[in-house]
Amino acid sequence: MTTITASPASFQTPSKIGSAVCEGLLSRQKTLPSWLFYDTAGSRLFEQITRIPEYYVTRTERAILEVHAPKIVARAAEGQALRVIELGAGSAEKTTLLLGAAVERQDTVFYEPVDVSAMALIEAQMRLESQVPGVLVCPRVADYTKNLELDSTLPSERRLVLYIGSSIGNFEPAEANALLKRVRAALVPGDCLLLGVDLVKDERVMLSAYDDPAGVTAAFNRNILVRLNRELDADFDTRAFDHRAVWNAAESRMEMHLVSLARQTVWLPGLDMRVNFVERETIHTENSYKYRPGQAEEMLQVAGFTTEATWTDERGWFAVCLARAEEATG
Ligand code: AVI
Repeated sequence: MTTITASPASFQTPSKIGSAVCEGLLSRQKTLPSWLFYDTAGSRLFEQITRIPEYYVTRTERAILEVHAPKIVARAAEGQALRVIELGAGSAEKTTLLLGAAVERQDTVFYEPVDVSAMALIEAQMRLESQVPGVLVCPRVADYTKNLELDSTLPSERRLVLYIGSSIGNFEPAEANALLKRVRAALVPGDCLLLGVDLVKDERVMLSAYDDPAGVTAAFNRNILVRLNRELDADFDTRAFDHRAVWNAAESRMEMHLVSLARQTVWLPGLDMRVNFVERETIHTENSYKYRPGQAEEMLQVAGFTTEATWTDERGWFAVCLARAEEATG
C-alpha cells in the first residue's frame, strides 16, 4: 500500500499562484517564478528535456553517479546504516544508482523522497520498490523550501540528504545559501548532504542546452502561459511569445525569457488585472546559475558543512559534492 505523508502547509494554492503572478507581472522587468513550470504537463516536458541530446545536465550527473555511487555511499555511511532523503525527488531516476549501492551494504534502506507532486512520488515509489529490492520508500508531499522537518533517526543511523540535479542553481545566491543553512539545521553533526551543481562551460554548450533545436525547452517555457490561462482564466496567446535563452556572464547564469512578439494586452480575470506588453518586452521566467570550480564547496562551508569529496566528469562540466554536517559552533 502506498502511504504518502503530506505536510500541513498548503502549497501552490490559487492564492499563492495569484499573488506570485500579480507581483511578477507588475514589476518593471516582468517575471514569473520558475516553480510555476511544474504542473503535470510541465513536469512531463522537463522529463523530456532530461533526455534531449543537448541537455547535458542530467546525463553528465548520471555518468558521475554511475562511476562513484558505491564510494559516495560508503563515505557517507562511515560504517553505519544510511537513511536516504531526497529533496525535490521528482521521478528519482538517478537515485536508483545510489540506492542500489546502499542496499549492497545494508539489507534495508529507508528512502524518503520529498516533493510537491504526489503523483511523481507514487510513480517513484512503485518503480523503486520493484527495481531495487531492499529499499523502503516513505514519500513525503511537502515544499522543502518551506518545511524541512526530517524524521528522527536511530542512534546507529546516518542521514544522507540528496539535493542533486542542479536544482540549487534555480535559486538566487542568497536563497541558495539560506536553503543550505536550513538543510544543515535539520541535520545532526555527521549526517551528509550530496549536492549536484552545474559548472560554467562553453557558452555555446549552455545555450543549446536551454534552447534545443527540437523546441522542447521552448514548449516547457511557454507552458507557464498555458498554466495561467487554465488556472487564472488568462488569455495569453502562446504563439505571440517566443522562447529566448541567454547566458548572463556577469551573473554566471542561464536565463530563460518569453519575448512578446507584438504590442499586446493580456487579461487575467482571475486577478482582475490587465497587463500591457510592448513589442520585444520579455517575461523573465528562470535563472539557472552555473558555478566555478570550488564555489559550491565555499557555499557549503558557509552553511556549516565540510566538503569531504567532489567528483566531476572528465570535461569538468558538472560536480557532485559530498559534504558532512559540522559540529555547530558558537
Ligand atoms: C530543474 N532545473 C535544474 C533545470 C535547469 O537546468 O535549471 C530546469 C530547466 N530549465 C530549462 N531546462 C531545464
